[in-house]
Amino acid sequence: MADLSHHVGAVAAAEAAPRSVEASASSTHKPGAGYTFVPSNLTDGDLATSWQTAKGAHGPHWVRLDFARAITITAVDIANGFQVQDRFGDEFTLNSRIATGRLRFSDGSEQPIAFDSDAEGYTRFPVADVTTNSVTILIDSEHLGTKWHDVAVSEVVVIQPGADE
Ligand SMILES: [Ca+2]
Repeated sequence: MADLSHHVGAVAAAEAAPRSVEASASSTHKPGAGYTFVPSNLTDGDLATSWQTAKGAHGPHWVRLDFARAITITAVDIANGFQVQDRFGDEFTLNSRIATGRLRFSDGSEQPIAFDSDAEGYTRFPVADVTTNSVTILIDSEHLGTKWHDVAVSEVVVIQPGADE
């Protein structure tokens, strides 16, 4: 289970619309500058919210989505980095983001992933109709941020069969 202490502000919304996805991570950055960096920011549909690693946290870094039941997926869409412009500048380049990693499924199978340093928006990683209870993103290397070295990911979306491509 995720550390529920990070979810205090989201309790009302979560009760109103129970989520079928529980997000967790190897570490979580403290709130700051008006932002939170909790794992649930990975699945809120908002590119302007991100999960980030705790300051000074050593790898390996990872995030995981646990589903309420096994689902079949055909692709994973990942919005890498912190995709927002604010008073500090372009947070995408200021923060670190994934360079290479792996998708791991609940059967233990893995698939490599890689991002160009300037890959904003969503990057789609097709998978071969995997049925799984979870998707873990294992982060193996990073594009270093120009200001901060916290690794950021804005959004993760699993694509199921029949979804519009
Ligand atoms: Ca988000």
